[in-house]
Amino acid sequence: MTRAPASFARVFSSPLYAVLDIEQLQGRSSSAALEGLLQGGVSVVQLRAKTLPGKEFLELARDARRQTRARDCLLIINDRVDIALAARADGVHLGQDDLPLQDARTLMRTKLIGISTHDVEQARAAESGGADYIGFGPIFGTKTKETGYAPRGLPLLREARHAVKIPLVAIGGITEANVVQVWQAGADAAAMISDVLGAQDVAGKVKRILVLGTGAGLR
Ligand code: 3NM
Repeated sequence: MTRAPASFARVFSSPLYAVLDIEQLQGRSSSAALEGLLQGGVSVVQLRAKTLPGKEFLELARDARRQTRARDCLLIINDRVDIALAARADGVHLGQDDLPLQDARTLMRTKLIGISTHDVEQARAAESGGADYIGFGPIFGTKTKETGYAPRGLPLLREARHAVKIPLVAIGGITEANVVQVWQAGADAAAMISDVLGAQDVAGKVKRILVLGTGAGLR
């Protein structure tokens, strides 16, 4: 199975996996929100645009590609392999009902593929299928997405951590106030949407989270 070791290492050199969800921009433009994330120091951003038609999603992805490339930040596209490829993103993030991993791998070749997982079985299947990393959640309650799963909690996060070797990005209800517990439970990175994009000062918020993430012995 081909992987992309260079980018792969870079994604998880950061304890924060920022998700730019265009439905949570709080009146900002997506480029202004992305600028805040970049100024704060993120090194990986996932672009999430559930409701946009493909053409608009691609335009947004191309803009995000320009901004992220200028700051040496990885760009991952949520759900859409076609848009990830057309925008020359670094990878794609897929849910359980999106394009199957094997088909995505054929198209993405050595680019990154992350798979959303919600239990240990899905986590193992993503790993054995050749995913570069998994998302695992929802860890806590979240209003951002109706996942269909009760909060997994930290014990199940620990179980998933032990079940797979590939990087694990925890997601769902993670905030500045509880992120340290998530890293302590073994997550390589924490994905956050509402806590980060809901902040008045996005860059300041990111900086505080990254400072927490460099705390000794957390990960
Ligand atoms: N996926 P917030 S939970 C996009 O469990 C997403 O797979 C989840 O948003 C999963 O940080 C989630 O605002 C929403 O809780 C995360």
